Amino acid sequence: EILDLERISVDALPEDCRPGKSPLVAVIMGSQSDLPTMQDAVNILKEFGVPYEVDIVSAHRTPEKLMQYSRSAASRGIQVIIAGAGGAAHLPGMVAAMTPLPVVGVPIKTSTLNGQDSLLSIVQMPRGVPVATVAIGNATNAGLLAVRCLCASRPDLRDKMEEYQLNMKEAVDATSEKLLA
Ligand code: RP5
Repeated sequence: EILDLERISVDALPEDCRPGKSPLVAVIMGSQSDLPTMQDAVNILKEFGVPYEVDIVSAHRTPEKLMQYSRSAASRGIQVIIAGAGGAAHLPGMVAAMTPLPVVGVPIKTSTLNGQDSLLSIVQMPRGVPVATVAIGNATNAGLLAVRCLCASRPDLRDKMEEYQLNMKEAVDATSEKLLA
């Protein structure tokens, strides 16, 4: 059976992942099976109040959609693209080849090779076509990196990022204090 991912993609997503209004960040992934990992990026964007859209775009199963999506993203107002894929993870690199926008790649952990296949597929880009690759499965950092890209022109987000960092520090301090008590 041939999967019609273009048709099912948006309907298949949880309600809070449906495309929003005037999204600034696109979170895309090769398969719906990547969503549990990519949800962490969505959660960060929600936390920072950054409008986002989520979609399934597969380099191999929906190549025409990949081309159309990548080529139109900048003109639709998207500023950063987060792309997650597993195995022969060609999505982030192919997107980067067809957009001037920054692309953050998330290597999805696989059952056969623990995501090392995804990592190497995404990180080893040729000179001239960058993908900012995060650690295997670390979609949280992809979300944070996207917010940091936006920080360059958004002082409000920069303030929130500093608050986020301070909160992390305080959480670590509190844990140390408990250990030492
Ligand atoms: C990749 O193949 C996807 O990004 C996913 O990580 C992997 C497996 O996809 P499914 O077979 O679960 O749809 O394209």
